[in-house]
Amino acid sequence: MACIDRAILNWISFCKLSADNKISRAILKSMEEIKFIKSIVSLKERPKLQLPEIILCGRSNVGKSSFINSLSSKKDVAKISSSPGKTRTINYYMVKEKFYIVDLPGFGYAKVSKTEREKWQKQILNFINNSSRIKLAFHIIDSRHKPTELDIALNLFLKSIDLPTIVLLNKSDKLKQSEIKKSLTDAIRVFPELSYGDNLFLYSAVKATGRKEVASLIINAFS
Ligand SMILES: Nc1nc2c(ncn2[C@@H]2O[C@H](COP(=O)(O)OP(=O)(O)OP(=O)(O)O)[C@@H](O)[C@H]2O)c(=O)[nH]1
Ligand SMILES: [Mg+2]
Repeated sequence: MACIDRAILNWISFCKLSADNKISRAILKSMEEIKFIKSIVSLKERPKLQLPEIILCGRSNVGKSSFINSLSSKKDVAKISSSPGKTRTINYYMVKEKFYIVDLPGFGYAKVSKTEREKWQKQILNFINNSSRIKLAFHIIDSRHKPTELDIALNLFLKSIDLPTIVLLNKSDKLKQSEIKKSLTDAIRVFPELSYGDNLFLYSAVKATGRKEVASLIINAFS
């Protein structure tokens, strides 16, 4: 069952074709203009300026906040955690007054009670479900591990609301060559709608692997 509609797949293909080095440099420069706008805890606190929103979601500690820093090439645009569970608010970042990237709290943070975990989870899903401004989701997964039950539940949820979704297998700098292949195969086995280079990318927030492709895709679609 494909959750990415045809239009999105078309512009992803277009972005891949047009991402020559010159364009990419300009695109990466645009991404450097990403800036923090505000942290919120409920929908009614969203920024007044209405722009399309790209959400970052996934398990706690997979590198959602680090992804923002890697796109901007500044180390400190987003606060990242040395221990998981750092992001507890919904954090808005804006690129060139064109769109927002929204960093969400992670699912499954182990160091809080089950009740609190479930409460957060419900709040995040409510936020995603009730915002028509959200146009694209990045589902970030730790490439060292097979997608978990939480990833499967998140994937099903995103499909159920027809939200175009791109999966990033992050922390790929920690993988050997043979493990990279396994990570991709595992992701595609669990989520058969994924196709490498279209709606699935290997990423490293540390080494900036995949940055050029993903930044091109975002800027071309939303600028
Ligand atoms: N080696 C490596 N470490 C990474 C990468 N991305 C993130 N990390 C590390 O993983 C840890 C968690 O990163 P965060 O960006 O805070 O993860 P998060 O998904 O925002 O976590 P929550 O806010 O808890 O949901 C930090 O110690 C990061 O430095 C990566 O690509 N490679
Ligand atoms: Mg975070």
